[in-house]
Amino acid sequence: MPQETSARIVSALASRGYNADREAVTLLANAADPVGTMERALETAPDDAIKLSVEHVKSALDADSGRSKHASADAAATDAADGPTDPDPSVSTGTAAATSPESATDVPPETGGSTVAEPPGAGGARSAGSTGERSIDTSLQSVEIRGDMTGQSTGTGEYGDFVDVFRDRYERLSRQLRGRINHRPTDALSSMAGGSEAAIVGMVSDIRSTASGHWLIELEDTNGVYPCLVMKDRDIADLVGELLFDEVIAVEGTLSDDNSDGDGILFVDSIHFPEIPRTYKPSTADREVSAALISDVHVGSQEFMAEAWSRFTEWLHTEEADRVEYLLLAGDMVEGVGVYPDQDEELDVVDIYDQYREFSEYLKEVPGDMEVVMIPGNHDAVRLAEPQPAFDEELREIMSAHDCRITSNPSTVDVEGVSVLMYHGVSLDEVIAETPDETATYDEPHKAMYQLLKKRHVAPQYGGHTRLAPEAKDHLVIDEVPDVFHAGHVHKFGYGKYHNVLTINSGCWQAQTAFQESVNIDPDCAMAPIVDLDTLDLTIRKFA
Ligand code: D5M
Ligand code: FE
Ligand code: ZN
Repeated sequence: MPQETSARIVSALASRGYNADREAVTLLANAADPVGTMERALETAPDDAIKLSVEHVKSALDADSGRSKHASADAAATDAADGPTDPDPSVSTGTAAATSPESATDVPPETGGSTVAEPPGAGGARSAGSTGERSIDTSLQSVEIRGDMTGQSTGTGEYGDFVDVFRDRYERLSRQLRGRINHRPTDALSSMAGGSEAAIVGMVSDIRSTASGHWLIELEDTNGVYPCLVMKDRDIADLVGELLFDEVIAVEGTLSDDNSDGDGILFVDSIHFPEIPRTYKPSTADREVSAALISDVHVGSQEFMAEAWSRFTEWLHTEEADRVEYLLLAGDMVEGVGVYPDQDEELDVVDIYDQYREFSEYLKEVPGDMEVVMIPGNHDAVRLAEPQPAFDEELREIMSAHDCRITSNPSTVDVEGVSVLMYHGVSLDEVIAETPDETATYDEPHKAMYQLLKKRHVAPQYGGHTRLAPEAKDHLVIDEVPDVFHAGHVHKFGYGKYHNVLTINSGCWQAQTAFQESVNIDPDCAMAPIVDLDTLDLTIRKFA
């Protein structure tokens, strides 16, 4: 059996959330009908199995022995009734199959409402209904964009801009905390008696560990800075690992005995974040309608997965996809030029405008009756510093074939009453790098997004990896609780619910690049999370 068969089996298993013993893969590859046998082996595996063993494959082969020639007909049985079928659809063509990715087998407890639906005839990819054309009534569609900062950039890069943007951030985030905490301005604290209880709302300006391993956090408000000590043996010490510079938090505690001498310190008992209320009730659409949430298309890269993209857009044209009326694109439409060192060696299209022309061609494959919303990412031809204004006139003109809504990164998009916060996600690299693995990793990118929700800011830290442009207003504050939070950038798929907010990182359409290989980034490619806007249930469809 060609090695290719084994590779296809491994990827088909992975897309269903399974690993397999090498021996099991070899057995499957040598079977008369590898896919059919794999399907039956999966049926024999217990529900909680995450690995397909040789035993599972053997029992499927045993069962097969009486009907081996019928195996592929079985797999295609659901398709046969209504139209042409693909004899070996699930792995040979990789056409639209809704599958459970690995992370779905390990759904965090918060994920209550989301489900990963199996397609009709799971594994038999293109289903019976899909031969029909979609038909939708566009008059029912509604998209409203909030928080587009395009054209509102006030920054001049002067020092004063930084003062303004941090003042605005502090004002708006401290408002979220003030109602819950009875705080004092930092300059009023030093005159309070030692030993009294006090609270501060401030921006984290420094985090240091002391010689004895405790944490000294400096909190800054509009009046000054105050040192706060978190003892290492307290439960709250774990929260220190989650802190990023420049985020706004509140602390409550007790002032040191020598406080009134002017060099006091606050011993912290509790740490509070601006947070999403646990009782948050998301809004839903009034009719059965869905949105596909994707990002990181990277057209122009040699690794752009053109065939998978076409399978996706072909599927969108089918009757099966006729409730998918919205396509949200969270940045990195094209690969761009000069984004990373030596990137040009992996470019398929070297001119940035040509990349957008090509992207526009791919966009034309999307049904014209779908509403498309796009924000830029760090590979796109807009300024890198966040907030990123939307594509300029020249690029809009290039992409005008499909009448898209083009807005800034980040933006909030109200889709039939469901508010979707779209953010490309550059700060996620920072959250993942600077917080412990329990908080977030590349394998669970949605957890890094939870941190942004908790901090009510999409890119808290200034001066690190994420470039921020100072503006009179901090456009990166999450003022309003979104119903759905959609980001990309890390090229890893992950989802969950954080205090009822459906949080999705949408993976990418670019196969592993040489750089990613060198640093062991194993991207999640060609997956389209589909959100039912009436229920906020999620289906993940794979196109590769
Ligand atoms: O980034 C995709 C992911 O890969 C994101 O997590 C950053 C990371 N990445 C990719 N290339 C590099 C280089 N050269 N340096 C550091 N980090 C990198 P995207 O922006 O979509 O390419
Ligand atoms: Fe990307
Ligand atoms: Zn990116």
